[in-house]
Amino acid sequence: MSRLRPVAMTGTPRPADALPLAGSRCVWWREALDAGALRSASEMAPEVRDRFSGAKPDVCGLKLDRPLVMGILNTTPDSFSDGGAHYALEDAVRRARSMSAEADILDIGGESTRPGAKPVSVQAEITRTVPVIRAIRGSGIATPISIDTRKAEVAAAALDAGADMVNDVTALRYDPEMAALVAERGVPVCLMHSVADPETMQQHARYDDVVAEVHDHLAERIAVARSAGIARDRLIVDPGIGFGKVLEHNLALLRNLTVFHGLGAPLLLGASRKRFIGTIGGADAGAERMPGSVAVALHGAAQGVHILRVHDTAETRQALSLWEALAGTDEGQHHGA
Ligand code: HH2
Repeated sequence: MSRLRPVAMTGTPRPADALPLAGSRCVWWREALDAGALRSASEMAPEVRDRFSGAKPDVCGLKLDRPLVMGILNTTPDSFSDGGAHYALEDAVRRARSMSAEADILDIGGESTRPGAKPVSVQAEITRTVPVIRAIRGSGIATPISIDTRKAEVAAAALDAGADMVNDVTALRYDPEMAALVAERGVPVCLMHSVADPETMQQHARYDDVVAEVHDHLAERIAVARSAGIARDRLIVDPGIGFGKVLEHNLALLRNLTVFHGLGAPLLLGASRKRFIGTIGGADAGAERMPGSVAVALHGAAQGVHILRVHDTAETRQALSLWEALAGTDEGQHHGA
C-alpha cells in the first residue's frame, strides 16, 4: 500500500511541473518522500500522481478546492472545551446563527468523546441534538449540518431533522447498523481513526509507526464502507488527533498529513483546543488554546486539508483568509482592499 508523503508547497514561484495537492487551488507538490528518499512526481505511475493530485468531489454541495471551516456546536453539558455553554436550545440556535456566518458546515454532537468521557444513551443523545437541528432549520439557517455520533439511531433521527452528513469518530466500528444507514441515505460520512472507546482510549496509545498504522486502518475502513454500499465520493477521512494518541503521536500525524491524501478521499482535521495544544502552548483552559488551534489549522491548510473542524470559527476564518491571500498563486483572486 502506498504511503508516499508529498512535500506540500504554497505560493510562488510555482514550477511548470507542479501538481495541485488533493485538488487544492493553493497547495501544490512535485516530489514526495518514499521510504525516506525524495522521488519526483514525474517518475510516478499516473494513477499514483492522480490519487494525490485529483480534485475531490463536493461535500454537501461545497467545493473542496480551498479549506472549509466546520464549526463545532456541542450540545453536551460536559464537553471539554465549551463546557456546556450551548446546552440551552435558544443558546444553541444563537451560536449556530453566528457560526454560520463564518463556518461552511456545523458539526453537532450530543456525546462527549473527550478522553475518559462516559457514554450517553441513544435517547439522551437524540434529546440533546434533534431539537437543536430542528430549531436551526426552523429558523432558516441553511448551513449544512453534520451529526457527530457513532450511533445509527441518533444519526437517522438527526438526518430526519435536517442534518446533511454523518461524522463517526469510530469509522463505522461502534454500531453495526451505521454503515447500512449511511449507504441507504446516500449522505457523506467522515471516517475517523480511533482505538477502543473514549473511556479507555488513552490506555491504547501504543503504535510502532503511528502514521502507517492510522493510514492502513483508514484504508481498511474505506474498504468496509465501500463493501457496505457507501459510494466512494461520500467518504471523508480523519486521522483522529487525540483519540488514543499522546503528544508524540499527534505531532507525527500532523507532520505527515499529506500521507493521508493517498487514501483518495477528502481529509478532515480536528485538532481544535485539544490537550497537546495546551501542553505545547502552555494554555490550560479550552478557550485559552485558541491561538495554538488557529496555528494548527493553518498548518493543516498548508498540507491540503479539506475540512478544518474548529471551535473558534471567526478566528480561524480570518486566519484562513489571510493565508489564502498569501499562499495563492493567482494575484487576482483576492478582492479585498
Ligand atoms: N474530535 C472530537 C469530536 N469529534 N470528529 C472528527 N471527525 N474529528 C475529531 O478530531 C473530533 C471529532 C473531540 O472534540 P470536541 O467535540 O470538541 O469535544 P467533545 O468530544 O468533548 O465534545
